[in-house]
Amino acid sequence: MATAVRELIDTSRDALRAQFRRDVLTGLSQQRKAIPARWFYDHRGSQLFEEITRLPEYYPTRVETGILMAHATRIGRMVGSKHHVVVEFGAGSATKTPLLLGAIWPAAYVPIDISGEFLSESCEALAARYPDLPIYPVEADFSQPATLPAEVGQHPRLGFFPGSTIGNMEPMAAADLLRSMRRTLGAGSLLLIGFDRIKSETELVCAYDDAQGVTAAFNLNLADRINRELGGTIPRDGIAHRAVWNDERARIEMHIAATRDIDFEVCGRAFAMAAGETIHTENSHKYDPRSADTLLLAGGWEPLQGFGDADDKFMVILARA
Ligand code: AVJ
Repeated sequence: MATAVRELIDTSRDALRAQFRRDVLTGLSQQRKAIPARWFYDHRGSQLFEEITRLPEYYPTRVETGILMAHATRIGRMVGSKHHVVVEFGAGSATKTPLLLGAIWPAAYVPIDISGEFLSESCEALAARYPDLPIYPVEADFSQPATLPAEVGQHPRLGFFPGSTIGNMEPMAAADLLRSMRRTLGAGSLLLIGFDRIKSETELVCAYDDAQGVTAAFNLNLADRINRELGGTIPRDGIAHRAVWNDERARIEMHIAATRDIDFEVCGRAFAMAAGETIHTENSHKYDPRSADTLLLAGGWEPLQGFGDADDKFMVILARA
């Protein structure tokens, strides 16, 4: 990897650690304890998430992959023959990326992810598959506007935000994020974005509380991470995974619940949870075509075309800034 890119990664790492500490201490001091979902994704968390995507109960990855395969040609035609720089937000293992790269003629690929280590692994796999494609990985929190590496030049930009990651944000924050992406990519850019759809409560809850307990391990890894990185003493035998459907807000919520009264420390500060009290760790908002279009418009993106599956489980929307 180029030296400039390496340095960028190293400086942002300290900033990320400080931000993690701040978010955890603030989140645990609130009346209703809550920690932002982006802190799930250390190396272990990213691995566990990859395992989730292969679970029988977790349909979004499979269904979205099917949609991208089924509509690749149409997506390619709508993007057109100009060489775009593909900017992927929260790239993770970038398993869906080849489906998009194969459908268009990319000029370069810029994956942005919070886990630099994981990013390097997935970039190596992509580089082996596309030896001629320039790849410029950026380790950053994609919720902040980013400066694209100078090397990408003036090619038109195509943002790629699959997986329904937008669902992690509350509507107002989601609109802010879309506006920030518009700023990063520029007016006239395209965005291909995935939304998970509202469906039966049983199916939704099962997708976030699987029989093998992988989602539980993913959620509870956040407590392990706090214990590991922030000198925490959260007792592993006093907490449990919870997934609940909040119908009013059309979202799945994940919580870490205290199964008994517990006391613990983080960074030398004392915290207590009563039995049944929870730390809210994630929201996963679900949409229908109208609410997804409305959100995109609020974020400065004009929906051009939606792509779906036969069972209305998931949708991918192409929009223009
Ligand atoms: C990566 C945010 C889309 O909300 O479905 C999976 C994360 N959490 N299982 C989702 C997740 C629990 C996932 N996103």
